[in-house]
Amino acid sequence: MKNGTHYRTCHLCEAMCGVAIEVKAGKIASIRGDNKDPLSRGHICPKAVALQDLHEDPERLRKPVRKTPTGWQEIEWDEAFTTVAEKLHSTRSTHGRNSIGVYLGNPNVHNHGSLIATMPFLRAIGSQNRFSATSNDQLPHMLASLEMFGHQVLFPIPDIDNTDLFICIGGNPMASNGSLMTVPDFRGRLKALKQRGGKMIVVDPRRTETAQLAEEFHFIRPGTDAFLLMAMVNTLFSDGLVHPGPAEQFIKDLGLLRLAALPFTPEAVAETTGIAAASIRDLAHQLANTPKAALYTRMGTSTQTFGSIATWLAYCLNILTGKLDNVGGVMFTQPAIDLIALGAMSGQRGHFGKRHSRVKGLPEFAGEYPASTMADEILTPGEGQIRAFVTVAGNPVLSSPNGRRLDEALSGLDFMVSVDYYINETTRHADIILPPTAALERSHYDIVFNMLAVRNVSKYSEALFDAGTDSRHDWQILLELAHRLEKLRKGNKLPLRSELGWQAFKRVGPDSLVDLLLRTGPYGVDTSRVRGVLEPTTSLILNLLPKHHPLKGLAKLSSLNPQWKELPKGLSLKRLKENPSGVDLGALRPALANRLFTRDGKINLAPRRYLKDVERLHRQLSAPASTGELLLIGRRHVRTNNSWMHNSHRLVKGKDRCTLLVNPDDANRLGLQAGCDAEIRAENRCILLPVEITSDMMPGVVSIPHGWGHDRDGTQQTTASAHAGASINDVLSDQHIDPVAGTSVLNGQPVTVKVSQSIQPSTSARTTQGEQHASMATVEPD
Ligand SMILES: Nc1nc2c(c(=O)[nH]1)N[C@H]1C(S)=C(S)[C@@H](COP(=O)(O)OP(=O)(O)OC[C@H]3O[C@@H](n4cnc5c(=O)[nH]c(N)nc54)[C@H](O)[C@@H]3O)O[C@H]1N2
Ligand SMILES: Nc1nc2c(c(=O)[nH]1)N[C@H]1C(S)=C(S)[C@@H](COP(=O)(O)OP(=O)(O)OC[C@H]3O[C@@H](n4cnc5c(=O)[nH]c(N)nc54)[C@H](O)[C@@H]3O)O[C@H]1N2
Ligand code: SF4
Ligand SMILES: [Mo]
Repeated sequence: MKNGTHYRTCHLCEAMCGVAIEVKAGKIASIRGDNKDPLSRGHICPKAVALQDLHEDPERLRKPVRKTPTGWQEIEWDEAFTTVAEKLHSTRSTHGRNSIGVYLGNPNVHNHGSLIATMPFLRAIGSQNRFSATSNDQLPHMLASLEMFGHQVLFPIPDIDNTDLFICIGGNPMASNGSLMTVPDFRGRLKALKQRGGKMIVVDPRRTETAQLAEEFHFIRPGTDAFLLMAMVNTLFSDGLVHPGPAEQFIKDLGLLRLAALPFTPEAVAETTGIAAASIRDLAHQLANTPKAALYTRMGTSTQTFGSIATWLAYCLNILTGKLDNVGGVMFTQPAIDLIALGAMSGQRGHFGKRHSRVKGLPEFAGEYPASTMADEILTPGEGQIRAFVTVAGNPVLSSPNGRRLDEALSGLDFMVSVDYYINETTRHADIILPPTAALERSHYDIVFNMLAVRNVSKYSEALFDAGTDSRHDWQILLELAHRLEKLRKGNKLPLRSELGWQAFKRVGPDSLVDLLLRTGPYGVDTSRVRGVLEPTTSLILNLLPKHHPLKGLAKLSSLNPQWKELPKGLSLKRLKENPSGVDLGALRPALANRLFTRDGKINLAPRRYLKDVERLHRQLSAPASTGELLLIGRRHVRTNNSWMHNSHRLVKGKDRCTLLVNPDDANRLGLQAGCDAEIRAENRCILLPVEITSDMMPGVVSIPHGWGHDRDGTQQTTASAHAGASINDVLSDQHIDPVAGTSVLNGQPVTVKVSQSIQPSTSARTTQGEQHASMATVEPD
């Protein structure tokens, strides 16, 4: 590695911050924000420096390991690939293709190589038993996008840099740095919003870091957002505030939406939500009467019992008030690699409910079943039972509800392989672990998060360190396994054409594909000089050919499309390499007419599957309020990243962050004292955590962050184990799902909390290795 400053994108969360990494004597000397990055403009969060910790972590696996009776043993790549391919192949031959389960975790989305290799890999596995973090996350957004706009990844993104009113419901961008809204430096952008006279409103059961910066804040009872949003829709209709503006000509079934919202007056939902009727009415009026406003919902509203309805209604509210496709409202992005248009062209707009899971009959979404039914599919005997399992960049034991049950399920498998570089709560169950290169050893292009960014940008980062020949990137691992599986299935010999195809794919790699997609995309080849000839031809293609003709799709996609005439051109990998801080492609622009993918070209405001679930919402409205029950919600901290960054000492040091937050009234009633352990229980699932008392919690609601619980035997993350915490997903039930989409209910499940009877000091009480674990009193201050 050459000394000097290397510019790249931090891949850890969705914010895509530009970092400047200074290397001296072959080692990282510093990591700073890159002021020249057009999106992040110098911002980074405390996690950026942990890129170094991750890179240098001696516990990060560099070579494949195999589990033996005496512990993990390093093996050569070829042996590892051979064993894995043979085991998976024999499982499939003996028990059928669905006997292999696959779980894809979150970091895949931050990895262009994995994204490109996943499809052939899944095809080679051939199983319908596929799962991912989606159903513990943004599934309701994807379903709403599919149902209303005709494409599962066409998300309306808040135009935060131009809006005057930002309504944030169930998201905490000050901690998470935004999600389904790539927004580095949320704080700076919010400051600018306020300087132009704008305001932010937050609705959340906790007065979060984001709420503390809001001009207006409302506590909401967990799981009741659908009632609030219904009442806002109701108010818009009853007070004559429905003015869809740019979307007017596209919408349909407005009347059905009005009827659905009819019973949900602000007065009817006030008690359920905990928000006064006048405030609800005022919220609807503010949204309607502020020309540049955006209503945004995230994790808190999607992973709850009415997550699907709530997300649908949030989309509707932006449309009814004319915010969709409006500057300062919510808009569709125009990314340089337009996966949305590409997907549509190849017939991949998304699908839902094409088949149902074996044990519980839950619907697939985009070919995946809900993660909460993974354990059912492994533990329940019968044809199609999962016997071998593959995880790629996932830690479902900590990230899926009822983690202990999944733990048990994974421990009983015939065979498991993990593509991962840590031996953690999930991968410790694997027979073989295949570790990919670390992030700084590979190139980076954000295919997904550019689709979600508040500004159109494009940036490519070269690998900073050479991983050497005895290493494999994720995409190489996935393609190698796919190739070998395919070969085994065909009796160890592929037809020459197919063999050559695999060889070429493995040689070309993802960067060439990125280059091709950039050049053929909307910002690609500059055709201005030959426009005179090309434009009429393109128009002809666009006007004459039938709607779904591939040539039409290709023309639409390319820089020739007249719709993209105004966009900057000349993007290619070469150009990006010349601009290592990234290229600015401009602010979000209205694009609705060209972005709708529904068959009839309309936005469906009242999809039937939501209307059906409104009956459940209605029943819930008249159900007697349960009293005395505590509802559990999650939270994120800026120094965490789901479950996998806790082996960085710099991120976990200081105050214990895995605590139970309790409102003072509840603490008093339950006799809980700050710093003492509480027992948090639901049925037979129970964890212990130290109590933190704060009036930032809504009375009747308690909060625990997810991604902790590193005290399980057999992991190899010493720092993480020394700051083990406990897993919220060891308390949450995997039986609670949003019945529309199948999303796990991670927020709003009832729990009981009491003083722990344990007399041991707080952290060691829940661990098996008490001596090694730092107690609250001894850790250094933040
Ligand atoms: N620092 C950090 N950043 C991250 C991550 C991380 O682990 N750490 N993870 C990344 C990932 S994978 C994602 S998906 C994003 C998520 O990004 P966000 O959605 O912003 O994530 P959270 O901080 O969990 O915010 C959810 C909010 O919903 C609130 N909430 C809970 N229940 C309800 C409810 O019923 N109604 C309402 N209205 N609110 C509710 C919670 O109190 C919380 O404030 O963050 C990403 N960024
Ligand atoms: N209760 C509760 N549960 C939640 C949430 C919540 O808010 N509350 N949030 C949910 C959300 S939004 C998400 S996205 C999920 C995340 O859930 P998962 O995706 O299952 O888990 P992560 O914690 O992101 O773990 C990522 C794994 O990938 C590995 N890894 C990291 N980088 C790479 C890489 O480049 N290549 C490979 N091959 N492996 C890599 C890490 O070592 C780790 O094992 O958790 C969900 N679970
Ligand atoms: S917010 Fe932090 S973790 Fe996320 S991309 Fe920026 S520096 Fe990386
Ligand atoms: Mo996520």
